[in-house]
Amino acid sequence: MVHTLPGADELAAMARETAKRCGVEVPDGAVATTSPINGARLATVDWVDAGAVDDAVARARQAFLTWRAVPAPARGALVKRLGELLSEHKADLATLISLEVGKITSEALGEVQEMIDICDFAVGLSRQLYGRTISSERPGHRLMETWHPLGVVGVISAFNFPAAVWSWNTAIALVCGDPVVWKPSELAPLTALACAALLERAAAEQGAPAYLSQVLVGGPDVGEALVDHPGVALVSATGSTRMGRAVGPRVAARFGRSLLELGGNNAAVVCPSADLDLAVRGIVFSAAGTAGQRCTTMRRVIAHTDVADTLVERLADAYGRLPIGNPMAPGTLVGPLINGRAHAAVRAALEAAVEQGGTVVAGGGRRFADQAPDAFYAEPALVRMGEQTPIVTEETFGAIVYVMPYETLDHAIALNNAVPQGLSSSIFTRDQAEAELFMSPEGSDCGIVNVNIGTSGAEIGGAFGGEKETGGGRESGSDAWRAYMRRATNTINYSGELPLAQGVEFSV
Ligand code: UN1
Repeated sequence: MVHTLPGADELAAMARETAKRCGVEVPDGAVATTSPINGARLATVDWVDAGAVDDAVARARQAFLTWRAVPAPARGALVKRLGELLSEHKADLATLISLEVGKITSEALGEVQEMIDICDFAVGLSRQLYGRTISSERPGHRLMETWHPLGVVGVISAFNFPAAVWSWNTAIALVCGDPVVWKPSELAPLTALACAALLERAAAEQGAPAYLSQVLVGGPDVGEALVDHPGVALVSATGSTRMGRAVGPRVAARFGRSLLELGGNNAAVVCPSADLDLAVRGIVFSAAGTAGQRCTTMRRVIAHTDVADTLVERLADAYGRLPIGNPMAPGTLVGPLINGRAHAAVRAALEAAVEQGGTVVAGGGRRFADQAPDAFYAEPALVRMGEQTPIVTEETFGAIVYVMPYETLDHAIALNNAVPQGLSSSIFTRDQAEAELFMSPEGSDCGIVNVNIGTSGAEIGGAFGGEKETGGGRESGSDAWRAYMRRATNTINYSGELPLAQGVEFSV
């Protein structure tokens, strides 16, 4: 384990060179960004203000007029090229992700792989934007559904998946015929500029219209202007429940569409028959991976009283061995939190948990504070709780996992569902009936319900998202593409007569 964090100059130079390979000259801008790896300045960028949104949306609407008429499989060719460029620059993008948000290399590479995967998926989808044919009640008639491009898609993304969330939206939007205007996280502008540059290159090579994809690096005012702009047909926003609570009603007030991916408070139920080796591995990856900063991070373990003690012992042992440090050093599994605010939230949650009767069994300390006072490396914390107290029902965006006991599976399911969020859940069991019940209508109320794996690390092929305060949106695979298109119902009469539906008579 390397115990020396890299210096500011080293990381800044790496950021500059890597961005350049992706086609981005790091500007000498007015706004400084910081790397969570050492807490030091990484680069400077320029921000646009809310005024830029109007122009960007106008240009996107212009691009839409051309793009919507391009056949979907031809639109797929652009996404295919984007996927190739992402593969070519996989390591570069992963480096920028690690530098800007502190992800360990393997997870940063995984994030870029998700982008490549969604491009593959979208290319196939470009030949499968199916509508249904429906029997008409009238003779000589046919009903048909046609899916058309929707319009400009506004994407607002968070720091923790600074590139993949853009790609899930953009790859699908582009094959669906929609241009994208992207407001990335303020904390990861270089990653965003690199993604945008690669797409621009693909678009130029493919002869696609200009302004199909624009990135607006700026502050919250830019996001708000996108939310309120009547020219943005769909706002796809990923972030906190607080953010979604503001976005949803504002988009609805102008009859726009929104797709919300908000907080999670994801639990695993560990049953008496569970394979504990598997459960420990699944829990540690989901709870401590990405330093607990995924929306799918496991935040609760609901363990049967027969296995709770053994499970906690084994988890504590694994937590004690977690390599914490420079996320770009080989072997590290836990990198830094994004910033001091995140660390303060973790500290406050741990204090509240103890006040509410919890015991911190492992972790909870801070590392590297002497060396880098502005970098926040937190030991993933394992906390035993007697019951599901108020702090456990909150999403704290860091690696804290609360372990609670249960006696009956009904009680475990009730605990799983007794939080405001509804993103991901899992059950570890060898008992098929228990697994089926957990997946049934009387089981988990989440959008993602897993068996014998953790709560995080979903593949792109399924629809991704959740219920309740998670916002209800679905992104990525399956039929999530429908949110990016509008449906027309066509009734075609080839009978030469004009029979009316519902038997209505109306002839003069
Ligand atoms: C997020 O944390 O915002 O399922 C997305 C996962 C990843 C996506 C997480 N595929 O953990």
